[in-house]
Amino acid sequence: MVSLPVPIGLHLAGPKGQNPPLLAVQSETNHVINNLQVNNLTTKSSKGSTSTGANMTGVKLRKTIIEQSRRAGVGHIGSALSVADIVSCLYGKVINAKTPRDPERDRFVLSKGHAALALYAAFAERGWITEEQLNTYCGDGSQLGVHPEHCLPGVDFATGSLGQGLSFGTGAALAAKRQKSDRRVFVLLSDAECNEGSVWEAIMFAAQHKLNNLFAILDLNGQQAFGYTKDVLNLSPMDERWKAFGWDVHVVDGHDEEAMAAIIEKNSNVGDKPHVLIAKTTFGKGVSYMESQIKWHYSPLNEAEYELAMTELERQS
Ligand SMILES: Cc1ncc(C[n+]2csc(CCOP(=O)(O)OP(=O)(O)O)c2C)c(N)n1
Ligand SMILES: [Mg+2]
Repeated sequence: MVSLPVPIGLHLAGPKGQNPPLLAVQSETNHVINNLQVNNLTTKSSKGSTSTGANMTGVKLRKTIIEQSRRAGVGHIGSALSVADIVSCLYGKVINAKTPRDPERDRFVLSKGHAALALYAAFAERGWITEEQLNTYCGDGSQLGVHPEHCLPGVDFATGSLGQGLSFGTGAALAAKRQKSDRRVFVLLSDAECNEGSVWEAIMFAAQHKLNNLFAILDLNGQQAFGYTKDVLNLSPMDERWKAFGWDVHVVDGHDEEAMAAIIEKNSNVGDKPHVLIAKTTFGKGVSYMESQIKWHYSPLNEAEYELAMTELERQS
């Protein structure tokens, strides 16, 4: 099953006259109230325990991405490999969350929802989903779709229609402020999403509200489905653009987990601006024949490609 491209510009519209970040505030507030009324879900990993994720690595996530995309016969592999170190950094080192339904946990929005496998791989490492659940990926009735859906505990917002995640995250960050909570909100978005005006609306809204509990992490891999961003819509210099819109900007190697974690810890709830990590990444990172190759946006793996990818990743373990 391969997801078909949705035409650029297709957005889920909120009720007329309502602003997406404010809709997210409303949803987050209800979410917290609802979750205060139910018992926290305790999930068990295949090893029978939950985990802090301290042993998580990008390479471990990459192996799961390759295994599951081969098993399910789906694409978006290069996109997930691109963000494996970012997701591993967040779920292994940064995100405070006792359980996936802990109402006070830090929030994470995978705005580039087509990289869902990286998220599911991290959930599996944390013990938030079992090996058995992981093996339902893209199957009928599974909670693990090709894009994340909020039926899965730990996922607050369904994503995949690009350009919306920063609005969701901005609303969630404003909700945390209004509730006098120190919880933080992380939004992982792609460079192609920055082609969309809705992203820049959320950028302005977050700066206006001085949301210093909000971190955008921008996966600057220079690719977008069938093209390179410099040819489709060149947004360079990206850091200067975010700065001009009032954000605290950090340019970082998106494969250096320690560096990213250090920036986040130092800047959480600090200053009077939202923060962005412009994370320079390589599309398809870790599998030599996929790196920076357009083909690996949509293409699934054949058996020989799968074997070669796993051999390379074993060597990096
Ligand atoms: C609103 C919207 N338009 C189009 C698509 C189809 N689509 C899926 S991924 C993608 C672009 C991928 O580039 P990028 O977002 O930079 O992610 P990367 O491939 O680098 O991970 C597009 C256009 C979509 N999911 N949502
Ligand atoms: Mg990209």
